Amino acid sequence: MRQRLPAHSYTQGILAGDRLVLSRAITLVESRRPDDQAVAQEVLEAVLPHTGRSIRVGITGVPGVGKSTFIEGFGQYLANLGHRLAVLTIDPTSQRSGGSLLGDKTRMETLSMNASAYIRPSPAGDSLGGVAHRTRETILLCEAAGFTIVLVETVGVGQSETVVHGMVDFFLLLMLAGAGDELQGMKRGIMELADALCITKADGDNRSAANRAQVEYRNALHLFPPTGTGWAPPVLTCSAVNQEGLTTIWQTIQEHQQLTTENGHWRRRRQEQQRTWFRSLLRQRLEGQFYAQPGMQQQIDLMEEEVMSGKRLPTPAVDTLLAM
Ligand SMILES: Nc1nc2c(ncn2[C@@H]2O[C@H](COP(=O)(O)OP(=O)(O)OP(=O)(O)O)[C@@H](O)[C@H]2O)c(=O)[nH]1
Ligand SMILES: [Mg+2]
Repeated sequence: MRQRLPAHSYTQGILAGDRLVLSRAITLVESRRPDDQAVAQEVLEAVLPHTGRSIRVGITGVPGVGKSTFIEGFGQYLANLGHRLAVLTIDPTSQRSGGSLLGDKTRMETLSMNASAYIRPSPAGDSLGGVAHRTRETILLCEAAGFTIVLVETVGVGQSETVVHGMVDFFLLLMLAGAGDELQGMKRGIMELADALCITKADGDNRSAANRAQVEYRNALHLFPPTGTGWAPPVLTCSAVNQEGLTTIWQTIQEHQQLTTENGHWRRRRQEQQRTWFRSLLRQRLEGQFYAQPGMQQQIDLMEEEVMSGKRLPTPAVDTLLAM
């Protein structure tokens, strides 16, 4: 996998829809080596005119809610409709094991064999909330390779929902029936980000519980402030195992896209996302440069000691460091 191609080979391969080249390009983009990054940027710039035309859907929910099973079912549903879709899963376990390329792929066996689907598990790495640090770029590469729907799966822990919300057009929150106190605390914040809620596993004995949860969440959403986009997030139910509710979810996503395209919010959301991406990169770079200055760490340690012992106030200590 260490073997690298010249930039134009990646570009041509991606634009021709070559999955092997796409995979290698994603690996390149994820690499932290400066020489890889230089080639990666060249490739990204070259494919940029061919990006942006997919529907980007984020899928989140607590561990075990059924994200992978849902994507397996929903992905096949979309493929059967004739769509080409890319699935980007962020594998939090690889944070510990240091990068597994199997990850969730093992749990999407049928979909991974579908010629219309491309599945890419990425290691969560050390970035905020465990979102792969190059997911945005990976979306662009998949779009350039001709995928018209991009599904991004993220585990509903920490900050990852917010980060993924910042890179998709539609944010789907999967929820379990009977997890009563989920309306409290942090979950409420995530619910406010969602463009739709879907109660999973609405089958067998769990069906009536799912219907009750649907009513409860509907009532709860009514108390939320309006989204300001003209869109009222619906609460749906589905069973990935029985392939039920998938049509409604796809219709919902399309209605949302139509409405927000017409009223301008779709474009505005993407523009805001571009700006957020730009600003966070700028901040990261500045921070990186600052800490990388020779002798900086010793100076910081010194200032910290002086601040802790009360010899110096934090403000002049910071001023001193910034003047270095
Ligand atoms: N009855 C039923 N079980 C389901 C359904 N979807 C998922 N499950 C089960 O729920 C469990 C968790 O499903 P996953 O798809 O692995 O859940 P996940 O959200 O991807 O989990 P993490 O990747 O660990 O965050 C598995 O045992 C599935 O078989 C469904 O529609 N109906
Ligand atoms: Mg999963």
